[in-house]
Amino acid sequence: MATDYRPMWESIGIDLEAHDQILQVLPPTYGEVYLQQENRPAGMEYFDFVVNEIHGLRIQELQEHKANGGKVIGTFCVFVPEEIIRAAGGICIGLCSGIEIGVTQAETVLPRNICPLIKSFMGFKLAKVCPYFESCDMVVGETTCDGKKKAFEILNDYVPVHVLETPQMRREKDKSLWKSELQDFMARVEEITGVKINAESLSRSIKEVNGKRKVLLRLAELRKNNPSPISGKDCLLIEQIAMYDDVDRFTKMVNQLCDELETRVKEGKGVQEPGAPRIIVTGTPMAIPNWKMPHIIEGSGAVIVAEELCTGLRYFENTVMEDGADMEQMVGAIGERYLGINCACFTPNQGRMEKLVSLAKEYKADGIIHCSLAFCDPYMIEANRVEKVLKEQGIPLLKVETDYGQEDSGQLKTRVEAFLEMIR
Ligand code: BJ8
Repeated sequence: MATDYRPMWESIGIDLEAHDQILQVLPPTYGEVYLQQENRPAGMEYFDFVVNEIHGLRIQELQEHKANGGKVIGTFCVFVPEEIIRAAGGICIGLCSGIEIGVTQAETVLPRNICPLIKSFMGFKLAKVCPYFESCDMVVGETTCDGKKKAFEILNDYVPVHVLETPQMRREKDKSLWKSELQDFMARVEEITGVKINAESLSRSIKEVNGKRKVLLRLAELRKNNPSPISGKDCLLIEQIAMYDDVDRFTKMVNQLCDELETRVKEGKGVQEPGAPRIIVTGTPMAIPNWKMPHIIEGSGAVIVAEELCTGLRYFENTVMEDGADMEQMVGAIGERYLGINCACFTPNQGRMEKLVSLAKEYKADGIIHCSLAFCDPYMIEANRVEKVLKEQGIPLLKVETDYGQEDSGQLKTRVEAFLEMIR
């Protein structure tokens, strides 16, 4: 018999009626997008289970952690160092914001025309429908883009928010600022958790989070094979789950899946028809349950072989150097690793252009699809640079701007199909 989680949700302040509406939407959407895929690896069963229990088992684990004196810290950006949170015994949760929710409430404090990701996180909080949000003892914001920066001021009225000042350039003075921000963050995390971070706990935490990133890299490497042994939709799901699942369990389960995929590769088994166009997606993050563009792309006969996204390679392509001898060096190494993220909030952001060109070669991609969320200035403007560089390299590009609604799905499908036809 399925566990009744309603008493738990009620105890953490969830609006059960509004929450029921999400529960009605998610399973059919998941069934259509995920469970109807053919030729799925058996190892995806664990990730299906995680989604099935998305507001159940994992929330129960968080509540148990809290009951034992632990803290839960929520984040919205891959710039927030999970290593520091874990070193203080905290659990770091990437809060999702990938669905239109609580729009009416969000629009009481935000303008109508704002990035859907920002509107979504505000909506989740104001409508009290996210058990992860309601489990958080603190949320970490950042000064990456203007919309987020200003929205975190408002969010702080509802939950304690610590804002990290993230650099917009990578000069020496930006690096020093970033390092001092990390030191302040460490002090705030220690204050919230009541646990002092030391060289031993930080070193262990660096290794554990590196372990998670390395297994995601192993998965990414397997997709370089032609045919790819796994769909892009499944990989995106794994990358989304990486943000909130238990680190050790997740690492183990992805490793198991990779073992299975290695066998598939040896047998020459692919997930799509032979000759399916190989696509890289790039742009703004696709937070769970935003599977719209990958579903359209793969539903049109292509296979996505890499995500140059924060829910993708930007999250795991770099690891923290593990040779730091003391706290000072370890914080320095953490700072260094995070400054290597190619977010469009940096100016200039040449690294992202170079990365896209090299990814296209390494993953033998036939084309790149640039997906921006509506009203996201950094990515929509940077798409111009991306277009210029890819054109010079002869790499086909399709630029798409969309939101969390389904109204434009038909039109997007037509454009994607035309693009795939052109590159075939
Ligand atoms: S490191 S991409 S996760 S900031 S989509 S809210 S930029 S208006 S999410 Fe991001 Fe960190 Fe950068 Fe990655 Fe603003 Fe654009 Fe919205 Fe965005």
